Amino acid sequence: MKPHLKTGLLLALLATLSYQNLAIAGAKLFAGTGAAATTEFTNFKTAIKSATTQDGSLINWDAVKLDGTDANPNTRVIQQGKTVEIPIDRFKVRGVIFADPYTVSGDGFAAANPATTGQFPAFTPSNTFAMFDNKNGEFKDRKIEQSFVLVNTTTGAGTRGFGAIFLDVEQEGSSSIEYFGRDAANNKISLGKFYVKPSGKSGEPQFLGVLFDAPVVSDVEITPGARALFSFDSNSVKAFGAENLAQGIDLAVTDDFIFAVPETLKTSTAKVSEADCLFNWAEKTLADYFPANSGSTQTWAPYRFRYYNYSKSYVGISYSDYHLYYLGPNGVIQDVGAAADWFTRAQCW
Ligand SMILES: [Ca+2]
Ligand SMILES: [Ca+2]
Ligand SMILES: [Ca+2]
Repeated sequence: MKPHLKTGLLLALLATLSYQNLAIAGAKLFAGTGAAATTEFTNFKTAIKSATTQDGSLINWDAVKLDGTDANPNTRVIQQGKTVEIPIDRFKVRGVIFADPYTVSGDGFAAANPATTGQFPAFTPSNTFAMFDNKNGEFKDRKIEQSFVLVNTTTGAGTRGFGAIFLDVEQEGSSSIEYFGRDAANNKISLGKFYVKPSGKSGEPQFLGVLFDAPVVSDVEITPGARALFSFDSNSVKAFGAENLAQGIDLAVTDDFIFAVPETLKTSTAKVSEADCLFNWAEKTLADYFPANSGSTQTWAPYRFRYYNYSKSYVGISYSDYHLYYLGPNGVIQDVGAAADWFTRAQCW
């Protein structure tokens, strides 16, 4: 069979298959940049309400006082009136406990890192949220980790979905949310890591949220940007400096968090990454084209892909636009649709 005929047949086959599993949806991705960030944020809120029949929990950081009078006595002023460190239980009232103290800023982190002034316009004025490094002069700490609890308790719980507004994500792979659940033995397992789609323009908001079909999310790990904006070792603040996109240093922060009110956690089964799950499914469903175990998943930014020597073809997910691509022996790359739809069809969420 000629390669291009094979490609045509495969695409026809993929198109036929695409409608078989539509009824089964384990999870749904909501993502948008710029004006679409607001739309997707609203859509996610609506989806939470319709899935749980109650409004989601919202944290917009705006009520956190920056002058030392914040309600929780453990909130510590880093820069008077500008930057504070909030304790891990500051938002227990909404059903979250942080892994570490993090930081709220009222001036877009301009006082904490002057070289980023104007980079992070608040989605909801005026406070925004980020991590900082507590080692003097180090900026390695990139993660905001939080666990869900029953509101106003320290009892572990699960949410059906979590989403966050990011500010100024401009590069592939710089920012992400990874969702974790628990298996029957209470081991922490990844339910999938999702990268924030970047904007081509500085200072824009992005939204990323995933809504699952049950309260399976016990924890989330949010990575805004490539570095912490500043370090604070209890004595002095040291600024990281400006972002440098040419060198792959994309700085970002977060604003509004929205999530379904935590309830009793439902355990889930361990999952491979959504990319591996999808490729495994393709190998099972289209074994003639993608013989199983013929190659491992590889990364070539922005793609995660597998190569099949047998059919001289590649199947890959682009984390730039979240589409699935097929590259056959004729060298023509073909877009075969939104990866989110394929994850759903392959029951990878
Ligand atoms: Ca805000
Ligand atoms: Ca920027
Ligand atoms: Ca940036």
